[in-house]
Amino acid sequence: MSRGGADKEPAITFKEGECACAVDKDGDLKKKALDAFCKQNRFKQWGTNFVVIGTLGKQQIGKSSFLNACFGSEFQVRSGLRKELTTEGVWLSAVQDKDTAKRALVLDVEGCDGKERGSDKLMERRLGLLSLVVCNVLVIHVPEVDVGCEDAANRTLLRIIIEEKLANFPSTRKIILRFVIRDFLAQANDLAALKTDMVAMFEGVWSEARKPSRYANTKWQEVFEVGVSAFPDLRTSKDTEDCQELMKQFRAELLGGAGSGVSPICATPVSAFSDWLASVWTKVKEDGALDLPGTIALFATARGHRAARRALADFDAAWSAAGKELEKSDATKYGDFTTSLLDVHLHSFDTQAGELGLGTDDYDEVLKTHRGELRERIVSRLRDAYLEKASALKLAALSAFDEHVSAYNAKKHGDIGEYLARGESRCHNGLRADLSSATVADENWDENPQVKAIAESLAQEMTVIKTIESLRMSSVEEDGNRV
Ligand SMILES: Nc1nc2c(ncn2[C@@H]2O[C@H](COP(=O)(O)OP(=O)(O)OP(=O)(O)O)[C@@H](O)[C@H]2O)c(=O)[nH]1
Ligand SMILES: [Mg+2]
Repeated sequence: MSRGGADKEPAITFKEGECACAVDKDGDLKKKALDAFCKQNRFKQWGTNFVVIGTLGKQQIGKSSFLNACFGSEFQVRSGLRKELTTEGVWLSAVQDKDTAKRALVLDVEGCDGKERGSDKLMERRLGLLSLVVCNVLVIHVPEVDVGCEDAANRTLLRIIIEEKLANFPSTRKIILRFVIRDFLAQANDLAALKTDMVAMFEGVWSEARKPSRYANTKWQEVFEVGVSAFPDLRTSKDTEDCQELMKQFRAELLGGAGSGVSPICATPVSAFSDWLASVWTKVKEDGALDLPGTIALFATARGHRAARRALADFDAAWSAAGKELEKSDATKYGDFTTSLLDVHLHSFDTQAGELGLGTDDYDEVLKTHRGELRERIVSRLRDAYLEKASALKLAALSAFDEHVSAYNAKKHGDIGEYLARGESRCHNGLRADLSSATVADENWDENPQVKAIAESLAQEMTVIKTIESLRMSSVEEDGNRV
C-alpha cells in the first residue's frame, strides 16, 4: 500500500505517511484497499478527532510534493523529466503532527486540466465535488503567474462543484477553502493585494453560482471560510528556515485547535470513513449535471431529433398538397417553389430546435448535425421530384421541336438542314435554361444528362427528317423530269 520512499524518514514532524488508493484513474472505487486502510487498529484512538484535507489544482504544479513536504505524507511525485500526470484518481494518507499530535486524513487528488484527459472535464469535476463534500479543508493550489487570469484557481470548476455541493450535499458544516499561491516571490509581489484579489475572485464565484432557493440570501461567509497562503518555489526553498516556518504555521492553521478556525472533529470516525467516502462517490457519479457536455449532447440530440422529425412531416404534407399544381407549373415557378419549401422547413427546424437553445457550442454542434441530416432528407426528396420534372421538361422541349418541324412541313421552303439546326439549338438552350430554373437554389444539380439525352433524341429525329426530306426532294425532281 505504501508508495514511494517508505524507508526514508518523513521530511517533517509527522510520523505516518503511508497512503492508499481510494479511487483509481478509471473512477472505480478501491473499496477493499480503502477499508483495509481506514479500519487499521491504530485508527481506533483517532475516533472522530481528525481533520480531512483535500487538494485541488492544475496538473503538475507540485501538489503532491507540497503535501509531502508539509504533512510528511509519501504521495507519489513526478520523478522523470517529462511533465505528465502523476497522481491518478484519489490517494489517501493519514498523518499526525509529532509535536501537537493533531491528526489529518490527507487526500491527494489528480490534477485538473491535464492533456491526458483532453477536453473531458467529467473526472476532475467528480473528484473536485468528492473533495468538497468529504473534506473539512480544501487546499487550492494557484500558480502565482495565474493570479489575475480568468480561470485562476480553477474558478469554473470551483463554481460547478459548489453548485452541486449546495444542491445535492447540503450540510451546516463550514468548509475551509485555503488558496495556496505557489512560487510566490516576496520581492516581486504585494501579498496583501494578492490575498484581496483571491477573495474578490471567490466572491465572484459565489455570486455566479446557481444556488438552491434556501441559499438565496446566504452570504458566502456562512458556508465557507476563505484563507490565502503563499509559498516560494519548494524545489529550491523547501528546507530553508523561512519555508519551514511557513509550513508550521500552515499546519497549525489547518489541523485545527484553538485559534485555527478549524474544528478538528470529523463527523465520521476514521473506521467509517471508507463507507462515507464510498457513498459520496456513488452519489457524485450519479450527478448528471457534472457531465455537462454529455447532458447537453443528450438534450440537443433529443430536441434536434424531434424538431427534424416534425419539420420533415410538415414538408411531406406541404409537398403532397402542392403536387398537382406543381406538375403543371413552369420551370421557374417550380424552382422557386421547391427552394422556398426547403427554406421554410429548415427555418421551422431552427425555430423549434432553438426554443430551448442553450447557446453553447456543444448544443449548437449537435443541432448542426441534425439540421444537416434534415436538409439532406428534404433535398433528396426534391431531387427525386426534380428528376421527374426534368423528364417532363425534356418531353416539352421535344414537342416544341416537333412543332418547329411541323411548321417547316407546312411551308416547305428554305434549307432543311439550317432550319433543323436552328430548331435544335433553340430546343437545347431552352431545356438547359428550364432545367437550371427548376433546381433548388444552391444545389447545382447537373442537367447535362438530360440535355445529352435530348441531344441524342433530336439527332436521331433530325436524321430521319432529313432522310425523308431528301427522299421527298428526289421524288419531286423525278416527277419534274417525267413531266
Ligand atoms: N514550480 C514548482 N514546481 C514544483 C514545486 N514543487 C515541486 N515541483 C515540481 O513539480 C513537478 C511535479 O510534482 P508533483 O508533486 O508530482 O506535481 P503534482 O501537481 O502532484 O502533479 P500531478 O499529480 O500530475 O497533478 C515535479 O517536477 C516537482 O519537482 C514548486 O513549489 N514549484
Ligand atoms: Mg500529484
